[in-house]
Amino acid sequence: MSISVLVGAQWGDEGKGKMVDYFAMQSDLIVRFQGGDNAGHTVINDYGVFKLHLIPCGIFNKECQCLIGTGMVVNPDVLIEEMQQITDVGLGVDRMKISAKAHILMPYHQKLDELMEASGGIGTTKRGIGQAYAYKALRKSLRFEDLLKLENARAKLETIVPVVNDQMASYKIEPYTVEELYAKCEFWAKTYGHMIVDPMVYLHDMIDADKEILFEGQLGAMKDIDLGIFPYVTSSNPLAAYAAVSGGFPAKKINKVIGVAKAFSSAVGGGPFPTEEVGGTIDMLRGTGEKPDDEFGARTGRSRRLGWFDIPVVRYTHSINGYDELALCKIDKLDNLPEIKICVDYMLDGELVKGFPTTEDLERVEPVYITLQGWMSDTTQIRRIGDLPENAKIYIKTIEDLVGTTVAYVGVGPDREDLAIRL
Ligand code: 2SA
Ligand code: GDP
Ligand code: MG
Repeated sequence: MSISVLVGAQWGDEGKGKMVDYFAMQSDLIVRFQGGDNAGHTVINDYGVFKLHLIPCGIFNKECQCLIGTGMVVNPDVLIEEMQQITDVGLGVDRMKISAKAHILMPYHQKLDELMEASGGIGTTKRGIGQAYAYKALRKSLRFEDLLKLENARAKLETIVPVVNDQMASYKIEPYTVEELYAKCEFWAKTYGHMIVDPMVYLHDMIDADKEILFEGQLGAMKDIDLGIFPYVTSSNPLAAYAAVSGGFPAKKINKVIGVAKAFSSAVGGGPFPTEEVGGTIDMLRGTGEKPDDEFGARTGRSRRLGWFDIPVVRYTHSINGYDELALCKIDKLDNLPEIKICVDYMLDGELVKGFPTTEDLERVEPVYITLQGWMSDTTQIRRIGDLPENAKIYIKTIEDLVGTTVAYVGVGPDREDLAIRL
């Protein structure tokens, strides 16, 4: 039996979807354990190109079970659309279950996120994520278990809707009625009733049966609500340790933590991003948005901010997550660069920064770069790390040495099989 957790090692969009799709081939169960449909996890395999928001990326392995886990906030209407995409390619979704303790992201959460962003936000995806977690923290939220006892759903709505409408009034928005929201619950109960499971029984049965379980993180540690660049963060914990909280099992049972990093840096939304370059060489990596691996948001379509690989960031997130191994995606995107920069440290007010800076200081740091020679050759057909060009190996070794962990997988293209492995 093994429990692995795969998490983003930077700012999100590192290539987690592709890696989970790959690891699903050796897994019995994939669990999404936080976040909601702010996620855009791109998977490209024989079934096509998918940008999954809620469904775990293990869904493409017919032998693999999938769980929408407890720590998530789930918009049931979005999930219906996504299940349709999967059934459209001839795959069943009967292998997918939903934790009874997962929270339901309601229409008013999304509306409030949109309204708050419109009056000066932090660049959220406007999917209602922060609001859904805020109402969860306020203990004014519905969980999937409430769809199994609709009288509970109605009773909760009766206490929640007045609170929501107070907020709506300040934006001069029409009030919601309990009836319209209850009608939605009735519909969702019919759609999802048979998929809702007690997560403790479901997961502990899997653990006791020695199954291979992979927890699929969403976003990256720099956007963690506690340890990320607060307040420019998401509202959940995209950290390895949170898999145990969400999964309801002892943290010491986690056998392996896989960090996914991009061979350069990208971020969406506001906040500090020390290695960002605007209009320089690195801007060429963005593409036009026509190719599925171009640097545009997989949820919102917005253009991603780009920068060089940032060692202090990945070293910091390694200190939080403890990567047993790293998957370094998108190295192929660097194939045509004659020189590649890596940020190895930060300077602040003329001094080398020790530890990881506060959000405010991160806005002011000056990155210290080293410049490595590029490899100027095509890596896309390479399947072993040992066969990569010498300069690519030096680039990877530099990252390994400075972060302090092993790169076990290198992404050389967007498809499932575009992976060089350390043998
Ligand atoms: P939210 O919507 O409340 O979670 O936004 C809060 C911050 O978290 C960032 N965020 C993301 N960053 C990277 N990728 C995300 N998913 C999409 C993708 C993004 C997209 O895969 O490309 O399509 O734009 C994601 N989701 C949230 C967000 O930018 C805020 O900084
Ligand atoms: P996630 O949120 O971490 O799953 O990442 P996204 O799907 O939002 O963004 C990663 C992008 O990089 C997607 O367009 C992937 O198809 C693409 N991708 C992942 N790994 C590789 C790789 O090794 N090479 C290339 N060229 N593209 C990759
Ligand atoms: Mg993404």
